[in-house]
Amino acid sequence: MSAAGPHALDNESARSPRGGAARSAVRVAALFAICLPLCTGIARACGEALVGPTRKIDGASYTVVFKTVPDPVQVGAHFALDFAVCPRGSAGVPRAVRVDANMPEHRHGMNYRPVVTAKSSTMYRAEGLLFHMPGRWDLTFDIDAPGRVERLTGVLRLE
Ligand SMILES: [Cu+2]
Repeated sequence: MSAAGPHALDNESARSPRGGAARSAVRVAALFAICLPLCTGIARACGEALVGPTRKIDGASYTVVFKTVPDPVQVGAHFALDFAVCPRGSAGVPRAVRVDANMPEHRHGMNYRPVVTAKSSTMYRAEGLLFHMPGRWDLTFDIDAPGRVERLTGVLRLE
């Protein structure tokens, strides 16, 4: 038992970054708690984070603003969709969003199933789409909200 023991321990805990880290975490949480209601309350144009030309579809409870990547889409080449889903009125943040496409004049869909990734509470990316023939394609956005699914459809025509 030496007198240096407890001192060494005290010094160790004084140097420990845990206290500071914990305080930082609390501060970040506090900022987040303040920011969340304020930031979501700011009325921003739907999909304004999207760069370049976009298309807009207004539904009963949601608005979708999207762009294809690349634009225009080429027949037989994979493409992606960057899109925003914005609740209208009292509609809540969707639980899930699915994207698909079909040719209504030929009564068939795509041969691929796109994968949708949420980038934020409003921004999404769908990857793995492919239109295998020219003509009219209906792009469908199924927005899974509590109690109902709203389908918004955008029409694309490929040469
Ligand atoms: Cu077809």
